[in-house]
Amino acid sequence: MRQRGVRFALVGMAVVALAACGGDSSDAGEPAAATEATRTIDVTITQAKRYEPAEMTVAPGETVTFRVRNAAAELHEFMVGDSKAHDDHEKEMAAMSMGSMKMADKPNYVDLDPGQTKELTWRFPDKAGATVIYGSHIPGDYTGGLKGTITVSG
Ligand SMILES: [Cu+2]
Repeated sequence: MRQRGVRFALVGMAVVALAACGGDSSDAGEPAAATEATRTIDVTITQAKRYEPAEMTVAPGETVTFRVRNAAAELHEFMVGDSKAHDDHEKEMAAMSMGSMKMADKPNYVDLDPGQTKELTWRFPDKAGATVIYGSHIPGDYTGGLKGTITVSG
């Protein structure tokens, strides 16, 4: 099952790469295999609906595994992307009315039950100056401040 998941992830990345050729590329970077990570950053979601840390710096082209722990008592998300990806997902989640807010994990997105820890690996753009955002889009989270910024700095 794990192998199959990796294969789907690779197909997804190929689609992203093709889309990027259309000129509408994201400056946020792309998902990567966990084995490519050269650093692990621990992130905690607190009961006050904040990420700790809420700011971080990575090197251009660096591949990082985020190990995210939800220390809050409710479901929260950890999604990595540019501001447009976050705006889009915020709308998507707002449109999910009653019922479960849980979605299938994706290469750029996980959701975490209370007490749960998940990992997500991301390769940052090989360009200093980019700003990448992480956030949660359970209604009220993102607007309430459950977001953080990653600065790509050489
Ligand atoms: Cu969501």
